[in-house]
Amino acid sequence: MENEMIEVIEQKAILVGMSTGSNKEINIESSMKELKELAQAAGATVIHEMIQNKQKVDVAFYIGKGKVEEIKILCDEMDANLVIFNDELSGAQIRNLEEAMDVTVIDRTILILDIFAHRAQSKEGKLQVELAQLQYRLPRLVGLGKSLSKTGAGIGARGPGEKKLELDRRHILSRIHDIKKELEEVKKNRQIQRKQRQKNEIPIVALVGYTNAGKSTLMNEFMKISGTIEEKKVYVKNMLFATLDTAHRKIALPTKEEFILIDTVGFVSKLPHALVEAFKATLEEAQDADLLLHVVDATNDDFNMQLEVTEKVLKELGIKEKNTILVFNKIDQIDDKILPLKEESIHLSALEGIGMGNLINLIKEKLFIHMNNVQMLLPYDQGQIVSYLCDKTKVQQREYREDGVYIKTCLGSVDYNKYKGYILEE
Ligand SMILES: Nc1nc2c(ncn2[C@@H]2O[C@H](COP(=O)(O)OP(=O)(O)OP(=O)(O)O)[C@@H](O)[C@H]2O)c(=O)[nH]1
Ligand SMILES: [Mg+2]
Repeated sequence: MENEMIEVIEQKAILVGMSTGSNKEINIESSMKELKELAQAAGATVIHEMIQNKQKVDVAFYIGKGKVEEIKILCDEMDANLVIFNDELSGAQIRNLEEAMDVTVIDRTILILDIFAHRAQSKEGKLQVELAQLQYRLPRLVGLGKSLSKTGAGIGARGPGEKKLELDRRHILSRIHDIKKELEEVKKNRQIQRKQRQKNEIPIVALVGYTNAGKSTLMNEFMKISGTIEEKKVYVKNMLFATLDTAHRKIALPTKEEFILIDTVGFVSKLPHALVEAFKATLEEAQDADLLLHVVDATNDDFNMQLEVTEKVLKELGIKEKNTILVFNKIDQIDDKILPLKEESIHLSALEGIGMGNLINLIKEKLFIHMNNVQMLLPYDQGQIVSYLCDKTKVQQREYREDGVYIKTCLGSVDYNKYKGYILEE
């Protein structure tokens, strides 16, 4: 009952952050600003924020006892019914805080998982989020109170008994097992589609980057250039995690070259580990990509941090050193002279369509321009590659030799990497 009630009544939230001085990587103020945006994306109204400076976190309450008292009074005064912590809490901390303050307590991870749970559209997306939620819940069963446990520990109520806990645990484990099996099936289907795309020999370009950077807007701009019908447009919103499911569209450039463009879910700092795991599958598609467009919101004061977070997550996902173009977006809002000048970077506005020509030229250079003069020897059982090369590249010489077909041609960088194994040393 309690859970249902919480959904209906307005969520007035107080945000709590902790600065331990040890985490220099992320500035606490910007991290709190982001937490506020996350809370809003989840539908809560933020009425107050506070930061505690403390050397060490408290094992029982995360923050100091005095702060707990302070927040309790604030909640009463301001009529707040939700307290959101900027870091992951243990099950015991959540229980202790809820008991002491008599409001629902959640952490950044629960908040992010909640947004994903509400927005996921595809069957796979939904399954992945549920899996991440269960994996988060399992080690915290003892502690979880109002926010997550099915029983909902009321004021003064004790936690669920041992037997109930064991039942919950078993239930969760068996659900995790079922979801993993279902995801395996989905994965098989996706692999068939991936193979199909690879067979098509159309290069794949994936949009990656921090949430709200403008990936989906850029996808739509490419479709506009490509003359794709309006209905194919993807969802764009000034909100964190607008895109949760990947989308594929075929793009044809004015000069006729074609590629598949993939829009992906955005990243955020302190992305819950369970979610990184869950989205490995979705982002597998980016692994196939011949080229990544890493989109950065150049108007954001923290774009350097966002850029680093994205690179770190890509690394965790096993998307290794890929051919990447760094796209500094939203330059209609800033003076782009302040941006770092990097070799493989483009400044543009996806919304206004400014700078698209430069991006297209760089994509063409990376994907289509034939740059490498090569001599190749293809075994006779690789006839399909021979026909591909004859069709799509400028073959200068072809000989049928004893040990295979000798071909002298020019290869673009994608083909060059793909067929490296058949290239003869000079
Ligand atoms: N001013 C300006 N706003 C832009 C530009 N590109 C995107 N936006 C805005 O930025 C917001 C986020 O855009 P999206 O395309 O949804 O961003 P995204 O990277 O797909 O975000 P997620 O799907 O949440 O990861 C929207 O309000 C866009 O209108 C741009 O070039 N200039
Ligand atoms: Mg998007």
